[in-house]
Amino acid sequence: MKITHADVIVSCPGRNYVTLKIRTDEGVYGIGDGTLNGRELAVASYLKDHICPLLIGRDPQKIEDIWQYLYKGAYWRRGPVTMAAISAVDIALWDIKGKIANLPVYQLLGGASREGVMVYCHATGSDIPAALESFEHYRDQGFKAIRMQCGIPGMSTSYGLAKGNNKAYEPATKGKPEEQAWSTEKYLDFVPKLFEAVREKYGFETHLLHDVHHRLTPIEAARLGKSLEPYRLFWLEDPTPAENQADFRLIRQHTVTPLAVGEVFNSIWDCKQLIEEQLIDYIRATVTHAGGITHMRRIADFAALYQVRLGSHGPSDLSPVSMGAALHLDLWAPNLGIQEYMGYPEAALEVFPHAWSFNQGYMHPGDVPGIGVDIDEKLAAKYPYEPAYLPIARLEDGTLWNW
Ligand code: EZ4
Ligand code: CO
Repeated sequence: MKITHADVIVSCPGRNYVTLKIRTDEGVYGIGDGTLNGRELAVASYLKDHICPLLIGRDPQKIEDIWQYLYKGAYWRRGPVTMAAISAVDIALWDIKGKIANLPVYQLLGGASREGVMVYCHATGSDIPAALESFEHYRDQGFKAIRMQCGIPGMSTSYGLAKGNNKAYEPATKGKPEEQAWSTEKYLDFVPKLFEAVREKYGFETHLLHDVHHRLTPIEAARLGKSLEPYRLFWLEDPTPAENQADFRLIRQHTVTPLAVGEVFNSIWDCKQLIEEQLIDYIRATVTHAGGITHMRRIADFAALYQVRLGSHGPSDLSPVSMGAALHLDLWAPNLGIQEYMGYPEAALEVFPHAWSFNQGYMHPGDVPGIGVDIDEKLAAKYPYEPAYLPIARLEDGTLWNW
């Protein structure tokens, strides 16, 4: 069997996605996701200009060898653009392997470890009453785990706020990045009040999560973790940037609030110290940014040695193909924690017909051979790429901060 075509499709059905379609001389094809929010065309070029020509003529069944060839063969290892491109290839090749074997990918990995994958959603409101309403909305849909984000008094916006009522949360803006002001002090004073309100009204039945989105220093994060302990969070996400992995020692020494990190990671090396020293509880790397199923499986097995569990990033800015691939991995992984599921714009669900499903707080990848997600190329062509960027944050004095 040989690869005959590898084509990149960049489309914007609600938001931008980079999709790779690999075709073979036997008619079987595979679909992969390489979306990197705000840098989509860099991945598209990496694929089109540097990877696709190298794939033609190769045996698509040699997933491991192709992975090593693209990783070691580039000489320049790691990095979000390179790894998103490798991920797209890897997911497409697992899709092909599943189709050849006539098995869903989770069966190729070793079979299901559970009935379904617990997912968490993103509840948000401009103030506490609105956030509570959003909590109820998702709880009534059956979610067992809900991430709470909320507007902060005295700040015009914060991470995780939807624009306008009932609108899905979508941070990217068309054209240039939006600038937002950030006050650590106001945030730290307010967040415990949000969780106090949720627990007081709804009790402890639903798992609660919160995303700090890299905005605190280690000592501030330690303080927040400590102040949230009475509300028993499932996790506190990205409390501080993780480039310096040793920073998490300080947070860990001060709080038993569980920590989740890694949505911007792109390889096992980004999380090695965090995992080995048991500085985190959940690793959030994804199949689309951290080298596909092949590399994520390696991360999962490594994490299991230290009782760190998977909690993959699953935002709307990764395509439904990524969600499918993640769910196969999650269903198999003995050390699954939870999977993020932010949902998708309606148009994206139409462009990517999918076998995965949601039921009462749990998801399943479906039992279609391969990954179980396709792309309707004709429909995708109706939604051309539109430049869009994530916001940036500045402190109140104008200093550029972590968004
Ligand atoms: O900001 O996916 O946990 N989810 C998040 C996301 C990220 C976006 C970046 O592209 O933090 O909302
Ligand atoms: Co996050």
